[in-house]
Amino acid sequence: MIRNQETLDQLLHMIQQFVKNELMPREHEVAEKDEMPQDIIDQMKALGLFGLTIPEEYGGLGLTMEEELYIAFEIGRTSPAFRSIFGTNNGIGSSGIIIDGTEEQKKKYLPRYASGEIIGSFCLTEPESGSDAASLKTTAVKDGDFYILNGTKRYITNAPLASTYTVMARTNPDIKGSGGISAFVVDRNTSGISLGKKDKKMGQQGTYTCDVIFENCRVPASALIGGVEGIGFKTAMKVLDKGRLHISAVSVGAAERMLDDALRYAVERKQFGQPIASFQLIQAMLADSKAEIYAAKCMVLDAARRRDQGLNVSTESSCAKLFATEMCGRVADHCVQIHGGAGYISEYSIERFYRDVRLFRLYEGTSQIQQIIIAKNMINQVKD
Ligand code: COS
Repeated sequence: MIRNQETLDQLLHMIQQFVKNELMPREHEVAEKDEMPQDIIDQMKALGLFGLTIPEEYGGLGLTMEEELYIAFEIGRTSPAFRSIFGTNNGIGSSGIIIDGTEEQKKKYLPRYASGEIIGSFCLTEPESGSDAASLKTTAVKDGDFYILNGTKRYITNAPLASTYTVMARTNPDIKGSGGISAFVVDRNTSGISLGKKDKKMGQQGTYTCDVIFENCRVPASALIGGVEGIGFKTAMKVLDKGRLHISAVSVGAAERMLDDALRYAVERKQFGQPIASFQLIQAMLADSKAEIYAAKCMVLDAARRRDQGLNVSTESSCAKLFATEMCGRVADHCVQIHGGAGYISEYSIERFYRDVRLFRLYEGTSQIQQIIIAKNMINQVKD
């Protein structure tokens, strides 16, 4: 749903300019230094990028899902590291509170996420619990007005920068599956939290993941999201339904960028006495990529509109993530191929994008998990 086209167009124009004039020229620097420049973060704050999806009453822009995706298409056109810095505040780092939090939790945290004063992150994955999220082992044992958290969370995006963690932990050890899990919003400065060393990643340099370790970490009972035990897994799944649509849109933006670069290269690069773009085998890769991007774009927008109507989009969100991220991988591969040997050289941004976008098919649920969710929902519908 687009509430006001003119306002959205103004915002999109501003972001397009920011991406083109400020972010794209700094991509190489960020990747080389593996560091996000503070002046870029400050500009992001000034533009309101940390609060795109935070409701207006808590200081954000309160974008609808469809509006958010249009922004994600634009942001996707530059290195994913830039998006990642403000991505968790707009997605997995804040959504748990927005969707299921108490009024007190919303008032306490959302305005600070919206301004970028603090960064939120999402702690679901563990060393032994990835795709099988309901098997997580971190415990939260009630002790008077507190819960004592113990366990290790792994590959947590933005953890080294974060001031809060949305932590999924087992409050009822007798329930082995999803029903025993609760969600908490935990302040970084709580004693009993330590961080692992920053992970060395294949791509997306400039953003960080690491372990978050809870050792007898005592959090107040008021940290329990929604004040209700046992609904934390569902909270996490709802957060991911939304997050997966966002990643789908970022995949579309990244694919558009890679294809633009490959097209320009194909038009300029001459072999056999003519631009390689005049060869039909190159044209096939350009055309297939274009068609696939268009299909993914239509798909994610449709899913977003359904979500804005209040419909359950678990299936559509997984369909979009599966298709858009796999599409992005195929486009990345075609675009390296179009560049030939140059595509393997870091001077050309396609080499970096090829590595950066590989993560899209893994995080917030692998492609195989999306397939499982889609099929499961289909089968359940027949049973109902
Ligand atoms: N919204 C609301 N509730 C949901 C839901 C959703 N999208 N998906 C599942 N649920 C509910 C189910 O309805 C079920 O409720 P009941 O117990 O009341 O029937 C409960 O949650 C458990 O669901 P399910 O049986 O499907 O759980 P599984 O253990 O089989 O897990 C998958 C299913 C694979 C979908 C889940 O573990 C998953 O998403 N894994 C990937 C995790 C992931 O993306 N990690 C990435 C790291 S985070 S960046």
